[in-house]
Amino acid sequence: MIDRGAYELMHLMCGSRLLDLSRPVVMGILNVTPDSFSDGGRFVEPQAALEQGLRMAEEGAALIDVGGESTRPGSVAISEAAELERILPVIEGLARQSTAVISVDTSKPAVMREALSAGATMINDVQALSEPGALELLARHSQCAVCLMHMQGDPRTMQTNPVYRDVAAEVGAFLASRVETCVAAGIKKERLVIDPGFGFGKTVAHNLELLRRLGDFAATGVPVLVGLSRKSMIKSLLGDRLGELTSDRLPASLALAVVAVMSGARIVRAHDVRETSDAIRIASAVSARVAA
Ligand code: 7PJ
Repeated sequence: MIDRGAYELMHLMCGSRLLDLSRPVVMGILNVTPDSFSDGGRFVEPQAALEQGLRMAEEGAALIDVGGESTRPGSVAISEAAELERILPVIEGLARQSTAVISVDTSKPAVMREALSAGATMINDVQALSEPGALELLARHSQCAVCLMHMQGDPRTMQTNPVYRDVAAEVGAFLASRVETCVAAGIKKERLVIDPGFGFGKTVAHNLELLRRLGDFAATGVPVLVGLSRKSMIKSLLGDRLGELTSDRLPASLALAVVAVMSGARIVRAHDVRETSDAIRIASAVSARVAA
């Protein structure tokens, strides 16, 4: 008999598909924005964004996270119409040409609704469905997956002076309460993913503490998603070693992905799909004690 070790069977309902999370998978980041901190401006043309998404799917991304509005610290909000104009052609193209789960990084219910009609089967909300109407909309939409992320404050001000008494306990309590609220509203637990929200109203020390305690989140039985790829904590930790190019942060991003997976993360949100996929396959082979 195969000893599956630390890895239990786990699935996520994404539309008519059940995504297998018994091994960790990569969610490729596709920013269709002029101002994202890492790749802003590179994929603002829908055709270029679509090609990048298809490339990520080919490189092994089980999910593609399409974002039309930057949530980086200090970013400003944009209109629904502008967000939809950026993302809809990309979602439609990906739905036609790939089998990856299409996720949409948005907090706006109107954008969620249009994205789901265009073929997305997951909503990634950094505000954990706190916008009025979001919870009800997704309860009515009976099958798509939902990622609930923790954030302290809002993107404009969140990095000013984040304060916690016990960051892991507080983030954990928030996510548990959002899961409960979703289930009470009619969103089944099989559709939910939780994310501590690295860098969203957190200092480097908070991020490191959350990573150290990630196993506590994984123990809830709801799959854990992490977004650590190329984030500024890497710059803070490595300082002068790095230049201004965020692509220089790849080795450190892989180290963080491996630590997260060894602590039970099931979905790793990343810019560099092929490299992240290789790194987490190795980590999961060690954890699961079976061949990758
Ligand atoms: C995250 C995200 C994250 C989830 C961004 C970036 C900044 N969604 N959207 N988790 N980060 N669920 O791409 O680094 O950490 S935007």
